[in-house]
Amino acid sequence: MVEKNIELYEKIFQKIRQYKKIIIHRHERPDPDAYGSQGALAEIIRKNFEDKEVILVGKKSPSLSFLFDTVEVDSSDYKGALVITTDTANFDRIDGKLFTKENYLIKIDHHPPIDNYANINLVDIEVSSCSELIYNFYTYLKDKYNFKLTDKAAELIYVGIVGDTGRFLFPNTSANTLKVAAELLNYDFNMAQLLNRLDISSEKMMRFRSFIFKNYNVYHDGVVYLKITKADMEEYQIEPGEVSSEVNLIRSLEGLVAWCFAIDEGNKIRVRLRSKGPSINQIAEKYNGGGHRLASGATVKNWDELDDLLDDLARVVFEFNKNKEILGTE
Ligand SMILES: [Mn+2]
Repeated sequence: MVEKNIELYEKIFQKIRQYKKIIIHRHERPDPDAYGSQGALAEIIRKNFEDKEVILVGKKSPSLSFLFDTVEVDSSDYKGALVITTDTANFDRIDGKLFTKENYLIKIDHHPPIDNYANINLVDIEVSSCSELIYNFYTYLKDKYNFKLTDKAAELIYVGIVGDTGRFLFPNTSANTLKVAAELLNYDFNMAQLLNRLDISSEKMMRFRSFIFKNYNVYHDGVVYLKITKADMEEYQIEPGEVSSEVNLIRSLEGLVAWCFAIDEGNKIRVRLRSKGPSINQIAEKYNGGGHRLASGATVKNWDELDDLLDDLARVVFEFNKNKEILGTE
């Protein structure tokens, strides 16, 4: 039994029990954890309550829509519905905001809680992924209410965990993460096939990877950045969202501590920040963003402001490297 979050688990259970119609949202430009947490929660509700209408909404991602389909809704569908968001830290990032203040809103997430926009905010930043949190919630429901998990739910939770941990590579992988993953493998889904499927890249993306390797810049010891202009994306026929998903491609570079991809979206430049040690979410917050300690997103107005952000990043990395020498780690 997971002791944490118990009161919130119970409150959320009661709300789900109370409503006949439940609409589940995820964040824009969904990643495997957005899909996984949203879909698994729906599976759990459908399996364990007989008469609920559970609706999944959100724009389809070409690479992930093989997992399940969402449906088109309009504002009338929200009448009397309970609305749940998964994996979505701030209100603006919710994909499809057709609900109103009349709707009771529940947020289930694992990002640092800057924007607690819901009536119930279940936010746990110690889990690897929102999908892991959904599993923890499920274990509470299993122990108290004898809930069951479907094979599909297990597969979706596994997808989310694999996505957010970079296949158990990133330091957000905890003992609980591995325990959950081990328990999930007792269910009937084809893990090898699933991982292969997630690993498939289009040929244009393969070509674009050569652009990334050729064009990243070393800004300062341990800090690397890549600028991607609209012309670059046109040349390779790819979308900003696809560029973002490649940000971990250079993480194995020797000496790298923190890095970012700066993607020109026309009216703004979206910055994907990553770190292997020092916290970078405060920098992201300074530049209109936020996120996790080691994985954040920001927005800058122009390339000059990107230089300011890189200066801040370089300072944080410099301090980190200095302290590491003092501590004698590594
Ligand atoms: Mn996530």
